[in-house]
Amino acid sequence: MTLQDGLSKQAYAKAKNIIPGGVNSPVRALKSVGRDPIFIDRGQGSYIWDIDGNRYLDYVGSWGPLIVGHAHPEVLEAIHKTAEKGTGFGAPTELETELAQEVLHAYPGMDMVRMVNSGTEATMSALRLARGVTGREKIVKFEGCYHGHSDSLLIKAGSGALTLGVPTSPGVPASTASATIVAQFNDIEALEDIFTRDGRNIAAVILEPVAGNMGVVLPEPGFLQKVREITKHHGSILIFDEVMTGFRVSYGGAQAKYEIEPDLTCLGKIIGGGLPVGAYGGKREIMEQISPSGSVYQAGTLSGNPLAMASGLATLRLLQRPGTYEELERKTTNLAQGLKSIAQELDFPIWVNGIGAMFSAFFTDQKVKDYRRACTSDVELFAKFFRGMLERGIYLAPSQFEAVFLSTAHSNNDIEFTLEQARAVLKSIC
Ligand code: KE4
Repeated sequence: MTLQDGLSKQAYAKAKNIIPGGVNSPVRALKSVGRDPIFIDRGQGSYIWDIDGNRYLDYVGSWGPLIVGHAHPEVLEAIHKTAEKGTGFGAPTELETELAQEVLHAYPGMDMVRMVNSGTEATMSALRLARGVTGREKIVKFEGCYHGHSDSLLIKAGSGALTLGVPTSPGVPASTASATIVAQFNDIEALEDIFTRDGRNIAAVILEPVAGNMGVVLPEPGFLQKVREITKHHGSILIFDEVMTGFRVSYGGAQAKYEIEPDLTCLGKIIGGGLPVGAYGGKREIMEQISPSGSVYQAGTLSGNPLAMASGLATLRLLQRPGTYEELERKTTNLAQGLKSIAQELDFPIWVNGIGAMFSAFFTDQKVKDYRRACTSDVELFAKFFRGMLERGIYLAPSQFEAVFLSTAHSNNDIEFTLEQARAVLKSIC
């Protein structure tokens, strides 16, 4: 079964001439799954159509924001009504206060929140704030966690156990990298050692409380609690990057699920309902240090853009409907466990991690509880699985190390159809 993708191929050839790699974000090039990208024409509910007219069940959802499905009428109406009054003013609007109120209501650990335009901006700003209020320079991140592309966070673990950060990209100064310490997710002893050695110099620890960028990896029991205790003991700021998990693992994010209160929280994706938004927030005494109330500078031309605020507000209001998350969890579990059963029945090694409305299926026989175990996955097998599913009308995240995202638009029939195609694809591979 080969995909008719002639128009996508033409579009890709044209784009590659004038856009680096033909895409505006690298993962969209589908390099890790060994095929050219398809160009999308439109989306509706749980479906997207490419420019050749092929329809796909979409489990990417613009990488998480579209948790109520594509082109939801109430979201579109909110955007249209707002746009008729203009698209932005570079001056405060009440929509920004309204969305801030909704966010603070959902995240009681926050007293204040600042809107920005991406998850990268949110985490970059939160780090600058943490460094500004503590007067310290070092930060700790965890291997496999992704927090956007600011220099301090494009850092991986160096060789050996030294945990000294090394850049993951050319252009990141070694001096910047040297201020980032890389720990292992779920390894609390290693974090304790880092703080014993360097605690007084560490401004912040930043982590995805549920990792989604090494595939979905859950915190082991007690891990987040211990991270909270260690950072409090050493006067370091604990930053939860909930850009992906916020409003996805539950309405109150992972911090509600695990009942841990960070000092700062970063959000994005869902709070923009598909339009560009990021946010960071926390305790008043910290957030008031941000300009213009404080001296830590951060700014943005389109921060709090009315269209994005309206789109986010409409999305959050839809998510507040009773039973929404129970339904999302049920469908996510059905799909995740269904995939696991089929793979086991067909003798494929598989490990599934899931929570709320997101999960990952790793083609490995290891229990995936950190980045190094995630890396034991058979990425070639995943690439074959991705291509087979695409040809059968299922659009998965194009990487073993991403998550499957469910939306309220995905029906039970969609889940059944997906499992039928997964069985056929795995049978064709084995
Ligand atoms: P953006 O700057 O891409 O809006 O957000 C960066 C970011 C920060 N924190 C977390 C936990 C994130 O997952 C992200 C971005 N997520 C990826 C998908 N895993 C975005 C997809 C892409 O890079 O195109």
